[in-house]
Amino acid sequence: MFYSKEEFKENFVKLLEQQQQPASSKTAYSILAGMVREFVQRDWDETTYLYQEEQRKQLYYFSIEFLIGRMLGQNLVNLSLYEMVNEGLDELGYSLAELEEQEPEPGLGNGGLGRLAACFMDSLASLQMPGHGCGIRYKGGLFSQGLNDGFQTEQPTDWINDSIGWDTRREDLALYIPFFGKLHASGKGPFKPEHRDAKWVKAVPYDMPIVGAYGNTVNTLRLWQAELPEQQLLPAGDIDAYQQQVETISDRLYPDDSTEEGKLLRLKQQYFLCSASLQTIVKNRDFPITVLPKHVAIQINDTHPALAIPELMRILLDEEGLSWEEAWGITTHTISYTNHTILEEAMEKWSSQMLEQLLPRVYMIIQEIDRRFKEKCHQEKLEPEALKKLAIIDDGTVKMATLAVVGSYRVNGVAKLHTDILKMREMKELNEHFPHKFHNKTNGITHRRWLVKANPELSDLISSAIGDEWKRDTMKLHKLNEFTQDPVFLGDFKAVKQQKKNQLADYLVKHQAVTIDPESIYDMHIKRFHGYKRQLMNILHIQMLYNRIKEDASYRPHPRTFFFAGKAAKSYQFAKQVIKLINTIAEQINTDPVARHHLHVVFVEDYSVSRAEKMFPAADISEQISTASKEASGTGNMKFMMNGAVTLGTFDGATVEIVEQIGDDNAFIFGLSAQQVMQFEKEKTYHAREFIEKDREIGRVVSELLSGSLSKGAENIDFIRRQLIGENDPFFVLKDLQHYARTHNRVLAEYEDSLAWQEMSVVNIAQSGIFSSDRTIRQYSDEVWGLEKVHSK
Ligand code: 8GP
Repeated sequence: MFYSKEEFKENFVKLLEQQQQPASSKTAYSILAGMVREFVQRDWDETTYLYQEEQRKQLYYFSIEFLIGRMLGQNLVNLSLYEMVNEGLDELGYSLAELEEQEPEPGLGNGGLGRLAACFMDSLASLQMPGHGCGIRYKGGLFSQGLNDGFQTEQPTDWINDSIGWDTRREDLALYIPFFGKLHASGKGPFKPEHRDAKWVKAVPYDMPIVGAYGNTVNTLRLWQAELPEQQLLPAGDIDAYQQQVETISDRLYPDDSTEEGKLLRLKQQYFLCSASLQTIVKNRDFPITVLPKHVAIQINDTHPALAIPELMRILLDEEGLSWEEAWGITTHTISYTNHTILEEAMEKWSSQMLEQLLPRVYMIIQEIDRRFKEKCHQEKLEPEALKKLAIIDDGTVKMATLAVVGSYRVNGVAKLHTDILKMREMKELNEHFPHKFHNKTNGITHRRWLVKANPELSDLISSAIGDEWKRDTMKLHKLNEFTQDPVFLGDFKAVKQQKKNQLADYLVKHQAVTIDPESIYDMHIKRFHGYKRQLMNILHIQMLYNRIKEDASYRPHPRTFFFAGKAAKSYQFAKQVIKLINTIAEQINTDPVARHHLHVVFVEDYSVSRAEKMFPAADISEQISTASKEASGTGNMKFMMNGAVTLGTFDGATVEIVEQIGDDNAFIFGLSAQQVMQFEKEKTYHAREFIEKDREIGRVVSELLSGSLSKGAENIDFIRRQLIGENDPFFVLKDLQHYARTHNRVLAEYEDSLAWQEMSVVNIAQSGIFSSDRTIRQYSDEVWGLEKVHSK
């Protein structure tokens, strides 16, 4: 442990000298991480002790994803050691930033949902609330992305073997999970059969410390690893093959579910997570099971952990011996559910047959939940159509979202618009049946990672103007409103933005051998690739700009760099073709002797939390252009806003609330509203073809696209063609394209007035406080979980 810079340096050097190998950055990183780990361990032990002592209610956040990002830097920030260590290392000739880069990044998530879980963990610990994560320790996280001739390539990652191990294996807490087997009547009543011939899997927890800021709270993120059980639980037959089967459960995130085998594996993962986490909670409690909801709240992050509902019922019925009514009362007062998407393809439905085969007892309980719920609905004399929608089991499938709503005490969407859509449309019947369950909790992001850590220059500037209370209470950022007309402050802001833009340019030279113009406008579209996120619209617009430059010698706009970053799911061909298209157009534009002085397209490879930390602070423009109604919330929009980028977007997700905060004058909004999109979808009155035929510019880019000149070979755009033409452009790309183009022109015009632009940026920052995940967590705690702050020093 060290308490001053000098002490730090002394300890660090001593440890370095003990090394056999020469002091590489990797070694230096390991030493530093080990030193930080000591602080963490002390606070972690103390927090664990306090939680036991005070017997306060605990929250468990069940999530199939936790996109936590690198830990060294964030832990240093939260422990208030960052500056001291940074200076100390600097004096010793090391760069902390470089050491941070040595840390392998656990990619235990895909995108928004997983990153949200990580922000929530940070806020819970920093607000000194007892809230823990329960997830899976995937051996390979999300693939690492490369580009080969403009195509996405996917390489497996190995974060575990390269890691110094922030997490601790807890063999003493290992548990066993049964799969398959048969039920036999045990004579103890219809709901308590015996489960025989199960195949057992051992679940070993690895505990990861979640270090809070401003205090000494360290919560736990418990990640389960699947292993071969001990001898007495092994099945007969080939042990090596069984071991392989078992280990695949925690092998990778979202196995491909296009095959039955892949689906079965996903289901195994979900049950593995739920059963292991619930068994530990119930086993290690020190209160009677009947008061579980008083001591424990469980939040299920989307439907992936929805099996927690029947699994908790199973434990209460079969292991704790409670009646159905008692068990149901406890379950439906303990579990609550967050929905993150209304996209049909993401609404999980499991085949009843598969569920019954893999989890016979759990399936039996789902059937009983469904039977009882149907009985209740029938008493209400609803229309057959409504009854069908309310069914949990329907047509041989189990609808997980319906199960999650029925078995939870509260259900929420993640932005106002999204929650309204859930209530009025997607889950209308359920909302009418349970009018008090539904509520909104607009997402948030931890400003400690996305502003304090990612943009220390801006943080310091803010603190120099308004003091640093905003770090504890982000609503204090409002005070910046007093500086929106202050030319000195605005000039300082501009300088910081430029510094961040330069840093990103340097980074790209070093890591991707790409040279960009730091004086250009940085326009960023960074998120997962998906049809509804409309990267296609962005790149088609860029092609329109290119055509204009080629056609019109007087059109020479302010230089702009268009950044794209994000991964496409391995089997999502449409999205992969969009990536290729972006890279093809990029090559054409970036090598054009005229156009390249005005437009530059950059695809930043292998988007990850740490790359994102470098990009958000450097952005001038935040592209939030999803088809209205499709983006549940978005959280990138908030990260941009907090770093002073101006939004160019549709009225979708939380962007609606961002504009509510800053006013129409400080964002650029365009396109169909959610209402209009839903109307078109219902009435089927949109015809993409008309836009291709009647709008000259659109006609031209589409024909370039279809003729193969943009894709260098028509075979590469089959899926794009099918979506735009065959499926009548379901995401309204062509419908919104011209409005998007006009809005870009407005953006450019406003950018020319530098002071006015900076004013907009600063208003964005000043009004961003409400989007801190601290606010979101306080709301969940007050209205759903009932947590109390535990201690502070
Ligand atoms: C995302 C939503 O798309 C995004 O709008 C929202 O901000 C974020 O969740 C956090 O609430 N949804 C997902 O990431 C998602 O549904 N992922 C599962 C399908 C894997």
